[in-house]
Amino acid sequence: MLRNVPADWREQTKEQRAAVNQHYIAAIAEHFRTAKKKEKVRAADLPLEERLANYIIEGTRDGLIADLEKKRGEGAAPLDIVNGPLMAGMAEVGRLFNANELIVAEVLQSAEAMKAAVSHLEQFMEKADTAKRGKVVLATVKGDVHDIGKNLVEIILKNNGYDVVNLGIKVPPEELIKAYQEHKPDAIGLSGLLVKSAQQMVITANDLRDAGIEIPMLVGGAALSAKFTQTKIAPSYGKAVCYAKDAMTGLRLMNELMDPATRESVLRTHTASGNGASVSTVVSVQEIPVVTRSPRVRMDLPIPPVQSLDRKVRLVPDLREVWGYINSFMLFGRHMGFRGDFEKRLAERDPKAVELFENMEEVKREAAEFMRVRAVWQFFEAEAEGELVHLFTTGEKEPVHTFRFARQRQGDFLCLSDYVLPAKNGQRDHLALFVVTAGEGVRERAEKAKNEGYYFKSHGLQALAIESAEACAEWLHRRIREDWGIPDPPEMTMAQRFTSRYRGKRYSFGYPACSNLEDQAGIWKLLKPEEISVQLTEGFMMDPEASVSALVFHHPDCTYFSVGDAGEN
Ligand code: B1M
Repeated sequence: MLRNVPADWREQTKEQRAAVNQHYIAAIAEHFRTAKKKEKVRAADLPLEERLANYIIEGTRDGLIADLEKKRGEGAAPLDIVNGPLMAGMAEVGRLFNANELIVAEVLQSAEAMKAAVSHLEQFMEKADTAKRGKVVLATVKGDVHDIGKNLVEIILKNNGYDVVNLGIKVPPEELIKAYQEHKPDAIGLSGLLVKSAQQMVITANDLRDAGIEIPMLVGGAALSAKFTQTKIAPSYGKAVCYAKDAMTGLRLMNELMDPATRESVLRTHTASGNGASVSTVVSVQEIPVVTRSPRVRMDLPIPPVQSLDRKVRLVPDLREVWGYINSFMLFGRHMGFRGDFEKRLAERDPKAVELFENMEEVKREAAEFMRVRAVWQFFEAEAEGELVHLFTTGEKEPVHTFRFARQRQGDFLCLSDYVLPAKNGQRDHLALFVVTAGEGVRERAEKAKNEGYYFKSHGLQALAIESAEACAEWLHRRIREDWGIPDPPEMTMAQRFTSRYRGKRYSFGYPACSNLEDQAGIWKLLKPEEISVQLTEGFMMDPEASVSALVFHHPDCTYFSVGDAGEN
């Protein structure tokens, strides 16, 4: 115990209590830093303080409440237990995650233990006792439905002592300004999935600046980068804007911003000089050779016939069948954080892989009760004209819709229109369009689980839904190939399918070969995906989040390429 500090917490000043907490945190952190890696600490052998931290690090609740009571029995104040050993546990979780020793799934289990401990202690706390490390208003920007990344940030910040006001998805600047005035946060966190959302962040930042807001902003998202943040968002805001590549970086930045010793330097590093940048809509025009068709794409191929040009709307009856198309690298690796070859490690009965697999099976059992995977698709007759692809309903002369694709300005001069074969003997080629979704009801259920402190389930459900949508796209694409009379060879493995070793390819608007997201409107006009409950937002994203749209080409020369105008982020 620190010298000159009364033993009974009730007699300590606020500063003394903070010093005691710091003392515990440092001691516990030191213990775990020097403890041998991988060696499971025998919890029962640890002193009570370290045992409490250990529940959080191990993400377990077995014995937690009894030990919390023991600690209270020693006279410890509930808030000091939270800010002392429990927070020390969370700090160690952060350290282990950054050192690649814990995965996302484990961090979520730690957060669950933290939430359970805090929920138990709250009943013994005075209202005024709930002092937090800081307050963050968090939102996904206007037009964007991306929820999973933002929610992960909320879980991590909340369970590390921050008060988080999560405004949800598709949040316009006005709502953020209102929330700022109401909640008086220490920082604003913005999230978004697409390039368009990164541009929306520039606009939002400018509106916040005009409203006189000056608190630091944190931004994150798959299509965002530190460079875009620094060169576009920060100048637009005029104050500090920090790029957080993941939730743990978000936490580190918040900690640094709330610590008087580091705050000024973080603010300085993340504030751009200059008066603000507007989102440029000016595209520099280069001299380009006139190429209307790539020499790399064959034209003299037979047109495969299509059985039916009817629009099809289906509820996929067998969830397990679709789940068979889930890419475990994405589900277990990218979303749940498993490092290495998950399937190989599972086959070897690696305990971490087995535990994660079983926990996800539990999530799947629950999802099977409500998840609806739905698809709408249709073949259209197609004719190319330069960079245009005209789509027709059976035998009609006038196209029902025309897509304009961009052409590469160098190299192979590829353009998606090149993959449509010229009509032969009055017979047109075809293009298939689809939209699939697995997102119905997911947001509400994930939100409920999150609010109840079941973080693994909450994140797992969202991850399962988005990867189910991707799996359904893979499943439907295979079926479309079969309907086209170009089925996969029987020996084709799922791994080969995931690396698209089949004939033809599917392209989604927003990806580098057809990056113009506004073209989604054409799909909506033709397929009416509202019938499977998928809406297009003003940012041309699909709501619900777990949805995928695509154009399917059969041409054997199809390859993934970039036209190089995706907007540099
Ligand atoms: Co797609 N997708 N996707 N996608 N997807 C990207 C983003 C893309 C870059 C792929 C590419 O081109 N190579 C591309 C965008 C390009 C562009 O904008 N032009 C793209 C596209 C185009 C699309 C669609 C439009 C394609 C289509 O169907 N037409 C479509 C849109 C969906 C919709 O409209 N609803 C689509 C769909 C999907 C899936 C549903 C299949 C799936 C899930 C998407 C999702 O996450 N909601 C998916 C995936 C998985 C991806 C990639 C592969 C990975 C995204 C990811 O990691 N998500 C992505 C390519 C890539 O990044 N390599 C891609 C998980 C999530 C937890 O991470 O959002 O980054 P993230 O959140 C992190 C950090 O960013 C940070 O912390 C979070 C947690 O660690 N963070 C913050 C975020 N916000 C923060 C706020 C803070 C702090 C930190 O404040 C405090």
